[in-house]
Amino acid sequence: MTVFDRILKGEIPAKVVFEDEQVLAFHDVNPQAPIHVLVIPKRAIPRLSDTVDADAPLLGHLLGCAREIAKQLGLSEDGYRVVVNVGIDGGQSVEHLHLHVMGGRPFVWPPG
Ligand code: DGP
Repeated sequence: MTVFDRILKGEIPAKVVFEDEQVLAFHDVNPQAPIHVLVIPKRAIPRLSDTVDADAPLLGHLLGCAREIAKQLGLSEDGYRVVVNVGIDGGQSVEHLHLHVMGGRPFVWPPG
C-alpha cells in the first residue's frame, strides 16, 4: 500500500481540489511551484508503464482532469506543466500513477 492509497482511504489528510468516481486530485505536500497538484486514479496502477491500451480512457480522463484543474486554479492563460515521473530514472517516489500539475512560475527546459 502506498501513501496515496492511505489518502484515498482517508487515513491521511489531503487538501483535495477535485474528486469523481475514477480520480482524486490534491495539493502536493512538498510543492515545487506556487501551485502543485497531484492527479491520481483511484485504481492503484503503480506506474504509467504498467498501463495497457485498454486504459486509454482513464489516461485521457486524467489529462482532462489536469486541464480542468489547471483552468480552475487560474493557470490556463500563463501556462503550466504536467509531469508524469516513471520509475527510478524518472524520479518516481510513490508507486501509484500520478500526474503533477504545476504552475504559478516559469519552468525551464530541459527539466534536469
Ligand atoms: P513522484 O516523485 O513523481 O513519485 O511524486 C510523488 C509526490 O507525492 C511528491 O511530489 C510528494 C508527494 N507526496 C508524498 N507523500 C505525500 C503525502 O502524504 N501527501 C501529499 N499531499 N503529497 C505527498
